[in-house]
Amino acid sequence: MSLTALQGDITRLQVDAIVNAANSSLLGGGGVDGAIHRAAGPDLVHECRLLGGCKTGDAKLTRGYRLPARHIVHTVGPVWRGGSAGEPEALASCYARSIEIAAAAGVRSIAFPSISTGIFGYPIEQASRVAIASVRRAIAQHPAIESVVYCCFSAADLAVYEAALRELDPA
Ligand code: AR6
Repeated sequence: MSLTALQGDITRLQVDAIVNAANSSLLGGGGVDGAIHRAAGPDLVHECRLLGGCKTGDAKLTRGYRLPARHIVHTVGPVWRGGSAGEPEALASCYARSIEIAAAAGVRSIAFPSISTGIFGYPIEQASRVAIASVRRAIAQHPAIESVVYCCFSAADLAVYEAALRELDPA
């Protein structure tokens, strides 16, 4: 199993599934959500309308439409409220549920954005640690997932993830 970080635009990645940092309506928004909807095309929102929204910490699957990725896992991260309102547990649940749903769809390679660390305000150092710990736990339960990539939008975000990977996943 490989667990790596790279800098890039998640909509361009050739993986089986990409994860979207959505909101509970699943009907699109700004940030990576807006980029994914633009790149996937208008059929995506039509499928999303049928899903009935998504709770914080949960995830739902759609097709990838015009993306190179065959599937999109839409998950809803927590809004940062200082860290003692269940944010770490909700964020961990986003990663775990996304892996679970992807594995059930036969996904072997998956890319995550840095969920909640943009508009939702989660401090990235803390979020990266939750992201790595939760994915490690989840893939132990789903060995068919061969590759997990953290797709960071900026060089600064990539540096944070690389440091956290060195610390938490030295293998
Ligand atoms: N590829 C990879 N990462 C990206 C891209 C991209 N194309 N674009 C942005 N990012 P955010 P959130 C990074 O704000 O904090 C939306 O309106 C970005 O730099 O997209 O979970 C939703 O509808 C940051 O590191 O998501 C929700 O309402 C990371 O993606 C709300 O924002 C996440 O930032 C969700 O907020």
